Parts: sequence; C-alpha cells; structure tokens
Amino acid sequence: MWRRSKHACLRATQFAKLLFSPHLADSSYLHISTGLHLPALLSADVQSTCDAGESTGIRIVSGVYMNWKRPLNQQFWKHWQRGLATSPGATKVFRDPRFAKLEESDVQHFQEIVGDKGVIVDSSELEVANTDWMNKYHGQSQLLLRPQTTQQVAEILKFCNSRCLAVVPQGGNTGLVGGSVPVFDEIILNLGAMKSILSFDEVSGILVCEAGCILENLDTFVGTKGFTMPLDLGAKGSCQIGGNVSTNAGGLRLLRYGSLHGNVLGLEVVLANGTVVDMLGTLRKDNTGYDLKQLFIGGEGTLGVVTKVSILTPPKLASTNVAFLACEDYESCQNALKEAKKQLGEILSAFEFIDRPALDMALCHLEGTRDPLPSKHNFYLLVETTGSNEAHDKEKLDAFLEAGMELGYFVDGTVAQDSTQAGSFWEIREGISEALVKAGAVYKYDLSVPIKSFYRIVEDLRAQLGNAAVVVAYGHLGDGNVHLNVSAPKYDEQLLAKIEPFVYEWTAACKGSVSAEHGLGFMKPHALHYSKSEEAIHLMEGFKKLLDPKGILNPYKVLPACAATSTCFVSV
Ligand code: FAD
Ligand code: 2HG
Ligand code: ZN
Repeated sequence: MWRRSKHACLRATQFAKLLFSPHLADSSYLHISTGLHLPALLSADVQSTCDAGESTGIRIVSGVYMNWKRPLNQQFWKHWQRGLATSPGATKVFRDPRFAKLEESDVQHFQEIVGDKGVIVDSSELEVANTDWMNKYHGQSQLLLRPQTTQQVAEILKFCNSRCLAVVPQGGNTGLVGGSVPVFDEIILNLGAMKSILSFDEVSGILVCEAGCILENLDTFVGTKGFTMPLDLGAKGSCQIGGNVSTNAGGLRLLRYGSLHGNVLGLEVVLANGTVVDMLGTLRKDNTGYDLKQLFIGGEGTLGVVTKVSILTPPKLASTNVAFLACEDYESCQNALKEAKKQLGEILSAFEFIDRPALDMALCHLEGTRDPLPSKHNFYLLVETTGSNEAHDKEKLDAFLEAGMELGYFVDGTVAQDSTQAGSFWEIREGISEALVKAGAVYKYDLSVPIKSFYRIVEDLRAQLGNAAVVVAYGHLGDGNVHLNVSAPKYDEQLLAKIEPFVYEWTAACKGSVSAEHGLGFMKPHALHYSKSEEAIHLMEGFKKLLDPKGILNPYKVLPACAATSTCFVSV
C-alpha cells in the first residue's frame, strides 16, 4: 500500500529489510548508484511519501550510494519498475511526484505562446527527441516545444514553473551523458528554431547569435569573414552553440583556443521562473563583480536556458597541415607531445591520440575509411598545425617530424598532401564515436587525468575486464583528456559492475576528473563526489535551489539524486 506520510521516516535498516525480504522475485535485481558509499546509508533516513497512490517514487537522501545486487521484495519491485528510469548504466531514479502531469489545457496554453508549429505532439518526432545520440537513454515526453524567441522561452518557463511541469532544454541532442533527453515525461524545449546570427564584428571577431545556431553553420558564416569558431567537434553538423555552451564543450581545438569559459563573452539566459537575464556583453574585459555567465557555461540546462551567445572567434589562418603518426609505446606519445610543444609552439592546433583498437573500430564500422599507414602499430597521433605562413609552418613541421623520427618517438607517419587527405585522417578520429555505436553497446568514460596516467587507466581496465569486452581509447592527449570506451554486444549489469566504480575510483586516486568535457547529465550525478568535495557539491546545490527552487529544469541530471529537494520517496 502506498500512502502519503510527510513525516514518516523509514530507517535504513527497515528500508533494507523491505528490499531484501524473503518474498523474492526470481530475477529481480536492483542496481542503484546515487552518491556516496553504502555505509552512509546506515545513518540515512529514507522519508516516505506518495501522491494518492499514483505518482510513486524513491529518492535516496543526498549523498547516499547504493550498489546492491540482491533479489528484491516482489511488491517493491513491481512499484519500482513502474516509475523507474531504466537507461543502462545510469543513475536510476523514480519520477518525482512533485512534478505535474501534462494536461490538454497545458498544450493549448503552449499553442497560444508558440503557435501550432511550435508545439509537437507527433509520436515519430517525439521518439527522435526522446532518444539520445547513442540510442542509450530514452525518455517518454509527450510534448516537444520549439520556441522562436526569447520571450516565448520566458513565457513557457514561467508557465511551467507555475504548474510545476518539468522541462528538458535540448539543442542538437548530440550529448553523450544522457543530459539532453527526458528521464520521464519532462517537456522537451528545443532551441533549434532560434538560429539567427545577430551581429558580427569584423575587427574583433565577436559573434553574437541565438542559441539554436548549428556550430558548423556558424563556422561557415564566420569563415566568410575570415574567422573560425574557437571550438570544433565531430558533432559540429548537428550540435547547437547553446548546447556547446551548456556542456562547456571542449573538442579538437581547445588545445589552441582554450575553453568556452574564456571564449564566451556574454550570454542571455532565461531562468526557471521566466526571468530573462541579459548578460550578453561583447567585452573582452569586464570585472564588474561576479561573472554570472560562467555558471551557465557547463550548467547542462539545470540552471537556466541559454537563448543568446556572444563569442570571440579567432582569425581563420591560411595554412593547415595534418600529420598521422605511429608510435609503438605510450611513452613515445608523451615524448612526441613534449616535442610538438617545443618545436611547433604557437602553430600547434590539435594533438589527438588513437590507440590501435580504436582505429580498428573505425576501420571496421565506418564505410570508406582505410588505414593511413601500411602496417599496424600500437598508437597513433593526429597532429595539426594552423598558421598564417605556409613556408614557415612547413619548416616547423618538418623539424618536428625529423626530430621525432630521430629520437624514435614515431616509427612511421604520413603528412596529408591536400585537404581531402587531411579530411580522411580527421574522419577516422572524429568517426570513432559513431563506429562504437554501430558496434553495439558502449560505456563511455570521458576522463581528465595527468598525462603520465593517460594510458595506464586503459591498461588497468583491460586487465580488470579480461575478455568480457573491448576497451578502446582515444582523445585529446594535448589536454590530458582520455575517452575510455568499453564496447560490448549488449548492455549488461554485470559488466557495468566491473567497470564502475573501478574507473571512477581510479580517476579519483590520481586526482583526475570523471568528466573532462561531456558533463554529468543523467549518467554521472552519482559520480560527482569522485571529483568534487562535499563542500563544493553543497554550494552547487545552493545555486540550483536559488535559480530553480522548484527543480523543474532538467531534473535528475548533474546533481546527485535528491540534491535539489529535501524530500525522499519510498514505498511503505
Ligand atoms: P544537447 O545534446 O542537445 O544538450 C546537451 C546538454 O545541454 C543537455 O543537458 C541539455 O539540457 C543542455 N542544453 C542544450 N541546449 C541548451 C540551451 N540552449 N540552454 C540550456 N541548456 C541547454 N563534446 C565535447 O566536449 N568535445 C568533443 O570533442 C565532442 N565530440 C563529439 C562527437 C560526436 C560524434 C558526438 C555525438 C558528440 C560529441 N561531443 C563532444 C558531445 C556533444 O556534442 C557536445 O556536448 C555538444 O556540445 C552538445 O551540444 P548539443 O546542441 O547537441 O546539446
Ligand atoms: C571526441 O573527442 C568526443 O571524439 C566523443 O568527445 C568521445 O565518444 C566519445 O567517447
Ligand atoms: Zn572529446
């Protein structure tokens, strides 16, 4: 029986009894990962509540971690399944009953705000918007909204806030941590129709545009003016600048141009209650108090909806060279990076890493790709230079290649003879993610680690998993960002239990970050504590409460379960 009991608290021991009673469902297993370690649960209160037996849910008090794999009480299991988000490998939570359910009158109200065209209820369109790029996370939203102006975004949010309707801001839906799709029935607010370029200053290179502009379109536009976007990623044809800002996307050029925390000069943001905050400055320097826009850069849509962006674009340089190099051991890759910094200096624009299994993944699953080199090697580097003087750049690159060969850092390599060949090298590097999705199930770990540990985690994980899965690694070596991917025929809880918390503990032990550039989304809130102190998480929760007191913006994401509320839900 589910009943409302605001003050009824179930001690953890009772809670455990409820879960592990002898009335077992044969194959019912629960794997919850929501925060800290099991012992913490023993001192935790689990509060129970429920709305008229309909919206049922369980929320574990902030910071509690459970990683149980034991048979469950059958009745509990039945209720659990009804409201559980089942994306593989993700934090598993119940629908928060505080959120209202969408009604016909709500849809009518949204039609008044955005018109018929901006209100999408068509099931095939909804299915696409409910599914993430990896086809791993699936929401059940019944409504997709496509506002065309900031005012419309403001009116939508004001209404959602008053009705307590949860909302997922969505850009190009290329995110890799399940942050861009609903967990349950949250309304999807897609910014794709807000795609105007508002201004471009041809002297400073400062671009102001709406959040829904696709990154590649912006690059083409500023390219016609002699500039380039300061970030580049494999998803550039679909991702939106608002999504890039909201994830603080890194990508292939971060090594050269730095992160969006430096390149974004201003933002316009709509808060959960519909307040439009104009921070759309176009100044390089502005020390008038707290730099509030930084909170929304990497905020993953949990603090506000980004509607406009002002961004500094660097000049597009005439000369680009791309080399594809082979190394036999990881030590040589590190040495090559050191040498590249020394010899190439300011023209070094990318220094990317691919191990042989990652290359094989691309060659096997991406049509038209072929190994750039005649024989197989253990490691590959994709080194790009961009400069203004072809002869000068060539001279520097030749000196680097010669030194690297002489010192034995590379054993083979080739330099692209034209932009088509350079493109084919990049296709391999940028296509590995797609190849992995084609190969089957994929567990992604986007780690920042000290460069010396960059490949040790890969070897250790291989040893940990044995033949259970294929571990591939690639990434932005120049930034110390390894993309550790585990490929398996299908998602499997037993395999996941071997990967996590192993990878996170390993990362924490070397003072790394469990998310270098993809964010936390729905996949990693429970892992936040591996990279952030308790005090820092507490402060983050405070910002969330301040900016979105009802927690309607992208719930169940970023912060550990229950972080935005003080209520927890359980069946009694
Ligand atoms: P979405 O996926 O739609 O959303 C991502 C998050 O931002 C969600 O939490 C969403 O709620 C929020 N959001 C989106 N728009 C807004 C908005 N206007 N206001 C508030 N919140 C918003 N990432 C990297 O960092 N580096 C890479 O090199 C890289 N390469 C990639 C390559 C491929 C092939 C793919 C598929 C992805 C890659 N990514 C990379 C991940 C992803 O592309 C980036 O995170 C990208 O910035 C997401 O942009 P998007 O418009 O698709 O956002
Ligand atoms: C990249 O660098 C992206 O290619 C995606 O960040 C990484 O798929 C991944 O793990
Ligand atoms: Zn990356």
